[in-house]
Amino acid sequence: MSGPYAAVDLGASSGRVIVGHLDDGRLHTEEAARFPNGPVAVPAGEVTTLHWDVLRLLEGTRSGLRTAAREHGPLTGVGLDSWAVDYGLLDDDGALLGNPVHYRDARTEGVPDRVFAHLPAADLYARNGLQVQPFNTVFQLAAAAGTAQLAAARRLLLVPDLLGYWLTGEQVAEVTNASTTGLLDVTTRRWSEEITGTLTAFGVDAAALLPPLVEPGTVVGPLREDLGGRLVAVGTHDTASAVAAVPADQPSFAYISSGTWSLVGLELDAPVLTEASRAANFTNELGLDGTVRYLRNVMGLWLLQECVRTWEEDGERADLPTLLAAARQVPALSCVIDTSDPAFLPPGDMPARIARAASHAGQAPPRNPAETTRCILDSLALGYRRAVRQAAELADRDVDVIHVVGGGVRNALLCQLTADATGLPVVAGPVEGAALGNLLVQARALGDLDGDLAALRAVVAASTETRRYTPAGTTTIWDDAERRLA
Ligand code: ADP
Ligand code: LRH
Repeated sequence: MSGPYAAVDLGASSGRVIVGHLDDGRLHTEEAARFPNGPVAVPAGEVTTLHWDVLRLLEGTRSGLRTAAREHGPLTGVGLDSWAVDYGLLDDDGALLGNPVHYRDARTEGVPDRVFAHLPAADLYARNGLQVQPFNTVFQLAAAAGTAQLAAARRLLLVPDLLGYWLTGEQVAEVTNASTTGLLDVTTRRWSEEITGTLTAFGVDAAALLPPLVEPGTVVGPLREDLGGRLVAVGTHDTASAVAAVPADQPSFAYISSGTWSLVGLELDAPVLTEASRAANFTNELGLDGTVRYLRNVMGLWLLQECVRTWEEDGERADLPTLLAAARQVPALSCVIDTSDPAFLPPGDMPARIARAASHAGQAPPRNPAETTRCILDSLALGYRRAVRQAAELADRDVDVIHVVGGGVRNALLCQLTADATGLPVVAGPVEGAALGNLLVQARALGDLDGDLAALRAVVAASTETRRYTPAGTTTIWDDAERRLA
């Protein structure tokens, strides 16, 4: 038996520390800690900015690692992964300059077009292969141009790398997460001088801020605190770790990493950088072992999380099992919305925004939480169907099964609707996909596991229960619903 390894997986809705041991080709896991996460709105002068409470996340991480070491003995390895794009800035002394800004903050509104005035969107895509999301780090840096904080900054560390720096003293940029910044050349897997050069037009010297890149599987160094292990740069982008843990046994699979976001796409050997791919806003993020994660961001269970938050604030009962049971009773596809509408991105009154979008699309808006929940799930399934079909077409690949990993695995209704909408079987599990990918990459980096991605996936398959959903009925009603949004 080898381990214990500890995976710290920071999601937009919660952080967790999961401990794993490898035994005879199986990974045994146990949750050591879980702590909440979410945006914090902070006023400064006239402007209110959404931040992450990164010090609280550091404390949750450290105390979770201590619990792990206390309960399982000295740690063999530690790996950190989190959501993408966001960063902390350090000053000359290595001190943090303010709390990282949350990617849902409004500061990047209209900024992509300002960057495209210096480097046209097509040229940017040819280099970084990234979908345009206003929150890509390249746009965040352009938005931060001229601030006192950026002027004082000497180093930029993405969130997992920032926590890694606090745990070890080492400053690196792990490449899977770096690929979400928009500053990386997707073909060379190096920082792009042309893109960082573009930011100098905004007065931002990004090249000077960026740390050296490392590939996933690099041993970063021992922990400052005596907990036993060494920090391994795993796939520090949570989606990269989650995709590594998809228990597929053959290559023609699509995946949905289903949490706050739904990341829907394919694993490829090389990026797709065609004009059609750019127009469809598909992203080429980097994965484990030289792979490319060719995917689209679908708005995800954020839509439901924000509705639940609003209903609870209004004093309504809104626990998920009750809502999902009620949503099952609502007739299918009564109302659908285009989940890619950027109006859904910021926090706020989500049920009202959904009702407005339904009315704009000429449909009767949902009238209560059950109908709103059903509308969200039907609409997500429709978004998944579109993304899987387009990805397969643009990458010229066959897809015959969809794997779902992440918290959304717990949503049986959504999994069934995904099968129904796509006409493809859906295999759901594991729930803690990112943590499993994180643990297996540590084990391999530390010499306790051999093999390629297929071998890691075989360990996941041998270690977790999955549930298979078979498509029911025809996809005709979904074709009709799609036309309603066209
Ligand atoms: P993240 O990593 O982005 O924080 P997770 O992978 O933890 O997200 O998934 C969170 C989502 O999982 C929640 O938004 C919720 O919709 C879903 N979820 C969690 N528990 C349940 C449950 N018991 N039933 C249905 N869905 C659930
Ligand atoms: C999911 C995720 C996703 C990014 C988003 C910002 O947690 O990492 O892959 O696009 O957060």
